[in-house]
Amino acid sequence: MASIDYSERIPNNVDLSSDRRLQRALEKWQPDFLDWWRSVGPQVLSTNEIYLRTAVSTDAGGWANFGYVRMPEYRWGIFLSDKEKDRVIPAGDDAGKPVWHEVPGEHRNALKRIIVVQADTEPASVEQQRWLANTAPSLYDCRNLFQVNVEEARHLWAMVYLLHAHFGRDGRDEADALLERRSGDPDKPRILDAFNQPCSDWLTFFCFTMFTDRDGKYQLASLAESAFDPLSRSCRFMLTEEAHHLFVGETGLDRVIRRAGELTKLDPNGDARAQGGIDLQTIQKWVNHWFSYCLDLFGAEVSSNAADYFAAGLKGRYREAAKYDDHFARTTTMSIAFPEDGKLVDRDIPLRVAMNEVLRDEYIADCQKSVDRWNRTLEELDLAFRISLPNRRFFRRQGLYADLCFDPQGHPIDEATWQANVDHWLPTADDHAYVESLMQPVYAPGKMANWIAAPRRGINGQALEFEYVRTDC
Ligand code: BYC
Ligand code: FE
Ligand code: FE
Repeated sequence: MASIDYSERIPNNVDLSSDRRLQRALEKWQPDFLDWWRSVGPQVLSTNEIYLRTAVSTDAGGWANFGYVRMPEYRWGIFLSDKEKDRVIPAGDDAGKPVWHEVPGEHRNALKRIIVVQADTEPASVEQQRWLANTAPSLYDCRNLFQVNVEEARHLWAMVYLLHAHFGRDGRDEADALLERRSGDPDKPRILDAFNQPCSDWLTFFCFTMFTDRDGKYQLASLAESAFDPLSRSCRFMLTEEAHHLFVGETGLDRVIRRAGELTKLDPNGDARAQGGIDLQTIQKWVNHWFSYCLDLFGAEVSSNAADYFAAGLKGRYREAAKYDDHFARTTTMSIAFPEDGKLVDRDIPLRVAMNEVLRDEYIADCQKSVDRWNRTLEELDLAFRISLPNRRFFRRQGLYADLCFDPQGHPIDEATWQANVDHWLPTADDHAYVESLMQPVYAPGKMANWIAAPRRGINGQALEFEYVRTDC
């Protein structure tokens, strides 16, 4: 089952040809997908040859095949990880019982909602990033952008397959609607906030792949623990691709930070901007903005939805099956700081309603590891500046802390203090204009824009000077 049939119109490892109705429905969706890709997918170098990896099988050796591909000819397909033998429901009231291969009627709406929300983020990110190749700091980075884009589009296919195969007419309607919503469009926006934010400079792109794709990692990992086995298998394969997106984000920021540090040291006044770079304070503001937007993606701290999803086995905790003994989580509690009259009061709440917060905790710890690595770079350069993550209460729009004022350390503050400091904490219009002024394309093989350090090594063992994007054809 692991190998993928590329002779079919839609490459797949789900034996699509044995279900003609399903195959026809997906073949009908395919040209609409391609129209969507052409109109709001990558708009620059969009038909050039790019050195991309394509999955040819889902086992360890086969999913990373590299070669030149023109993006509209990329073979987007439907790949599920192999079935795990005798897999049981990892979490919730039915933990330990056999997993489902079909959708139980009582969980149909909730499952459809989760799959649609997951699906919606994938095309949204492609739309957000569609102009970035115009200002790529190197061909290496440009190629990574396109790799991320084609794979996010494949993730859309993964979710659309589930909608078509398991949710009948409603599922087909939802699949059509996924191509109709648009990131940032006030009339038909994407579902989650972060996916309607502009992503028009490369510092943002690296923050997005660092923080937003990392939400993807945790949400996919939580869905990989689902009782609905086809969802679990889809997400497991998506996670193998996701690792590269996170690599692009973490190392991209590391390279911008390294260069900021080098230019700070080079300048007689320690001013990286005077040397044509991005300064560390500005990078910190971008981190503040994107980290807090991405914390919102986990939903409210106290959430009956989250409790219902867990109880039903639709979502599990991060590595639920491997890491926990008590998969019921009926009696445990979690302490959460509630804002009350300008103060914070700790309260214990049942763990099940705190499941969004449990996942957010895992996410924050993972982000902190990357920050520690960036700070080692600053230490190596002998600089005192350190990047930090703002507190989880800072600048939130969802949940308990939404629209209240907290400083980056998480202390409650009044509106006047917020107003007096916000320009030091979050990007200003001037910061945006400055960063955008640096965004000039560098298309010569092996060369880098001045504001970013070279990566340590190329892709798939290739040299840095390799022509990752053929700009002349
Ligand atoms: N923006 O109980 P609550 C990825 C809504 S990223 C706007 O707090 P719940 C990727 C919520 O929908 C991973 N609305 O939340 C990354 C609900 O609305 P309804 C994406 C928000 O349901 C980069 C209401 O507020 N995958 O893959 O416990 C590139 C109250 O809900 C937001 C998933 O998210 C927000 N930030 O949790 C490409 C997995 N937050 O239903 C791809 C599927 C909450 O009352 N999604 N709301 O109208 C879920 O599991 C859950 O829906 C959420 C929210 C975790 C998102
Ligand atoms: Fe994705
Ligand atoms: Fe991703």
